[in-house]
Amino acid sequence: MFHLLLATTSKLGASKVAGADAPAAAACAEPPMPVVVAGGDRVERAVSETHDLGGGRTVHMRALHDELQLTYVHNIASAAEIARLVELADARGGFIRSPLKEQAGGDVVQGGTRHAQRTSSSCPLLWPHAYANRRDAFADKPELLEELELAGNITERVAALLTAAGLETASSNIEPLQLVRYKAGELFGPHHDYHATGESSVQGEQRVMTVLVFGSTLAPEDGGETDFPHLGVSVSPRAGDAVAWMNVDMEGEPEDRSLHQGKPPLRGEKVAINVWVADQPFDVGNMGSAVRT
Ligand SMILES: O=C(O)CCC(=O)C(=O)O
Repeated sequence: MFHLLLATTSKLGASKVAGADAPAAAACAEPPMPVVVAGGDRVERAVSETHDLGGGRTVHMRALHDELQLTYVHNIASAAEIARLVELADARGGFIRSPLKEQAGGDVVQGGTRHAQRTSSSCPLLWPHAYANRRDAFADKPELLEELELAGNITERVAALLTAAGLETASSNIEPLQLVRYKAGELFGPHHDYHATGESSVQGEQRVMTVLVFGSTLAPEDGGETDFPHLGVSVSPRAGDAVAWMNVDMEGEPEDRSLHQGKPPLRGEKVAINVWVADQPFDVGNMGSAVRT
């Protein structure tokens, strides 16, 4: 059943500032406009929503495009926590060649196969939802516990933000986070995140929303943009910020216009975390595997 968005009155990124009960958030200085290109030109978009997530974290959002509820999210994470996750993933040899799933009308590419469509590396992070009652499994593995804690913090924060923005969801709807790393020249060509076939979802869920959290900052001349070809919008990564969008339409059907791509960084490296949000909570008790592609 589709729980996200349809039951809500507030759109992600719609013009509103968290109410008078959140004066600290409202008073907080607005962060600078990120680099967003629309229709070939650099554009400015006003802050449309501000949320105080507690713990001193204020998150500003800018609606970038009406379609897909495409929204820029400031300050959802810190560069340091993502850099630490990369270190931990590297230390356990967690990065693999980024896998691909079946795309609508496209090729079926087996996980791990080298393919020009996706040349980056990925590491699925430990899934806080699956280990909620099993932390003791890592009692003698402090690095895994730390990974779990960092991944859990980001997962909970994204869920809190989406809830504050009026979406009906919870952290149990969020898949294991997927860390992605692009070296110079590596890319992820145009693709959709929704499940085009039932086979690519683990319990019949649909991946209704993506929140892509950037772990690197790249200047426009350094490439690495997240690009939406149908909308003519591209966003340069800024560490700690995110871009969020819907992968389905208001009926919950796959939305072709959510096509997007990770363009290659021309210099240096780009790191990001995929936070994929499903239309239903995951029932981990009944799940063999939840490694996502
Ligand atoms: O890196 C990007 O900008 C896009 C990443 C992406 O679309 C994905 O990993 O599914």
